[in-house]
Amino acid sequence: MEKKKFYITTPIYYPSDKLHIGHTYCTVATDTLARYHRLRGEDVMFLTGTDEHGQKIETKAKEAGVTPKEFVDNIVEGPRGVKDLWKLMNISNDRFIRTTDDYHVESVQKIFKKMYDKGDIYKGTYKGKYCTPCESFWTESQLVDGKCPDCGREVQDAEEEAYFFRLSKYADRIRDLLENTDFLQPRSRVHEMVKNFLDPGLEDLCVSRTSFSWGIPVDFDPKHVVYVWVDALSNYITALGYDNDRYHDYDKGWWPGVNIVGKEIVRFHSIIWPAMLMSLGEPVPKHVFGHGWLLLDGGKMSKSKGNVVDPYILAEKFGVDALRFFLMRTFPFGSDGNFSNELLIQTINTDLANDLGNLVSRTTAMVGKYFGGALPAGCRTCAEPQPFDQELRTLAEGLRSVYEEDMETFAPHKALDEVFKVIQRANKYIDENAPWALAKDMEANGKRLAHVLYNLLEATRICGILLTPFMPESCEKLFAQIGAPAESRTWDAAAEWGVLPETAAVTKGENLFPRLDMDKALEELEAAEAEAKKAALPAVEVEPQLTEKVDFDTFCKSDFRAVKVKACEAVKKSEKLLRFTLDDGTGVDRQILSGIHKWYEPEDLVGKTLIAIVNLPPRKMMGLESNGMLISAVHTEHGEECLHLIMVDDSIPAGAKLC
Ligand code: ME8
Repeated sequence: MEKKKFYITTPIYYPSDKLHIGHTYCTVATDTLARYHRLRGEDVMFLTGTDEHGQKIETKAKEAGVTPKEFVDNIVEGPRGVKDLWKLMNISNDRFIRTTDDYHVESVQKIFKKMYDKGDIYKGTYKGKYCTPCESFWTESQLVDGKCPDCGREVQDAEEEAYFFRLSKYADRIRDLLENTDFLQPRSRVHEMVKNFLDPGLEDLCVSRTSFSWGIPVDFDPKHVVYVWVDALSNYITALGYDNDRYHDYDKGWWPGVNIVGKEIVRFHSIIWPAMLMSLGEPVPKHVFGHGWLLLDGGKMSKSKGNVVDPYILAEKFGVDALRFFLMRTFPFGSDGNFSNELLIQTINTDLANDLGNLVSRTTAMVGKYFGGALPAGCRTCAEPQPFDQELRTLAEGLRSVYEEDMETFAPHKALDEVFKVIQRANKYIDENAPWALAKDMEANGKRLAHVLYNLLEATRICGILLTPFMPESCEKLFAQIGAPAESRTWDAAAEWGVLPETAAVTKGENLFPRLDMDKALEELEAAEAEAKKAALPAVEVEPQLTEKVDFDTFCKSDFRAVKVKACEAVKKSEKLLRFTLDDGTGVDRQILSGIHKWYEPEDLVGKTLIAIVNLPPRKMMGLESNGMLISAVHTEHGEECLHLIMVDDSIPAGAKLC
C-alpha cells in the first residue's frame, strides 16, 4: 500500500540577522510534527528555508559594505548561520529553499505572469508617503508623528507606477475558507482575521516595487521587482517543483500541505496566500497554523531591542534535546509564552532529571543489580497481579490514542502532558512495589520483582517511542539502555503492551539528564552570554575622524613637548588617577594628573619619555593641580576601551618640541 503523504513547512526566515530562540521554537515545533508523522509511517516532506529579498536586506548589505547575495550567503551558509543552527538542533528537513535559488526565481516570474494573464494582476498607481533619503514608501498609518518611521525625516506625497493583485475579488471565498472550514488554526486566529481584515473590506494589494532592486524582476517589465511576500509565499510550491524543473513533486500528492507560521504573519498566510492559489487555480493548504511568540520580559525578542536569546549558547550548555523538549513542553503551541533561563533549568530538573531520568536510571539499575542485566523468561506475566499493575498498563496502553489526538490538533504540549502522566505513574509504581524490599527475599519474591521491573521497562519503552519526535537522540539512548529492539520502537508497538522481549539486555548507561544546580547553571550561562556578546562586537573600533577643519595657526598654538617621568604614584582615594612628576626641560618639575591607572601601574612608567601638551590652563583634580595633559592613543576592542600612552625614543631630550 502506498504510504500517506504529508507535507509540512516552517516560514522561510529573513537572514537579515542571526536567528534567535523564537525562530528556533518555530522550527523545532515543525520538526517535531514532521518526525511524529514519520513515526506514523507517513511519507513526509519537510521544508524550511530563507527569504532573502527585499529592501531591508539590500540596506543591511550596503551598511556592511558587501553585495546583498554575499550578505545573505554569510548568514545562511556561514559559520553559526541558519543551516548550522538547524544541523545543531537536529532539524530533519528534507529540503531547504533559498529564494535566491534560480529555480525559485524562474517559478515566481511564471506565477506572476500567470496571475497577470488571468487579469488578476494589473498595472496601477501606488500612492503613499515617500521618504526620499530612505527611498521608501509608507502608508499614513506607518508614519511616526507624520514622519518617516526609519529616519524620522519629513515625507512627501508621491506616486509610483506599480502592479496590483485583485485581492478584493477573492474576499468572499477567503471569508468562506476562514469561517466554514478548519483551514486556519487555532480557531481564535479566524476571528482576528475576519474582524481586522475581512470586515473592513479587502483592498487590492500592491505587488511590485520600483524603489529598490534586490528582488525578483517582473520579467515582462523588469524595472519592477516582485513584492517580497508574493516571492516568499510561493516558496511552499516552488520547492515541490511548481513551474520549474528542479523538482517534480508538486503533483505527487504532497500538496496541499500544512504551513506552520508565527502569529504576526498569519494575515499573509491565511488571506494573501490562499487568494494567490485561488488565482492560480491550485488547492489551498490543508491547514495554516499560527503559533504564538516567545517573549522576553513580556516583550517580543528583537535584534534592535538587543534582547535576543542565542540558541547556540543554550544548546551547547544544556544539550539539544533538553532545549527542544523545553520549548515544546513549556509553551502552549498557539499562545505566547515568557522565556526565561530559570524556567529552562527548572523544566530540565523537574521533568527530565527527576521524572524521566529517574525512571530510566532506577529501572535499569535495578534490573542490573537484582538480575545481572536481563530479566528471567516468564516475567511478562504474574501469578498474583496487583491492582496497580493493571493501572499502569491501562494508562500506558491508552497513551498513544490521547497523544495522537493532541498531535493531530497541533497541541504537542498537551501530548507531552499525557506522556508525563505515564512517567509519573510509573515512578509511583516503583514506590508502591518497593522493589528493594522484594529483593530482600529473592526466593519468595524474585518472580514478582521481575514482573514489576518488566512492567517498568514496558512503560518506559512506550513513553520513549512517543517522546522520540521531541528528543530523537536521547530516546535512542533510552532504547539502548532498556534493550528495546527496532521492532519494539514503532508507532504500532506504542499501543501494545508486552512487546519488549522478556530477556532483553538492559544496561544502566550514562545519566540521560543530569540534575542542574540552578545558581551555578545561571552563572555559567550569564558568563557564556557575556562572552558571546563580546565576541560579536567588532574586534577593533576607532572613533570616526572629525570633519570640522582647524586652521593651521590655531593648531600651532598647541605646545607639545617630550617629557620624562621622574616619579609616578597613584592618587589616594582615586581609582583612576596617576600623579606624574615630569622633567619638561625647563629645570622646574611639572605635575600632570592622568586618569590612566586602569591601564598602567605607576612603577612601570618611571624613566619613560612621553608626550604632553604643556600650555593647557591648570586644572584641579582631587585637590591637586594638573598642568597639561599626557597624549595617548585610544580605541575599542570587543567593546572594551583600550589606551596606550604615546612613548617615544629615550634619546629624545626632555623639552624637545613637537612640530
Ligand atoms: O516573517 N517567538 O521571517 P522572520 C516565536 N520571511 N516565533 C518567532 C519569534 C518569537 N520571539 N520571532 C520570530 C518572516 N518568530 C518571513 C516569512 S514565509 C513565506 C515568510 C517567527 O525571519 C515568526 O513568527 O521574520 C515567523 O513565523 C518566523 O519566526 C520567521 O520570521
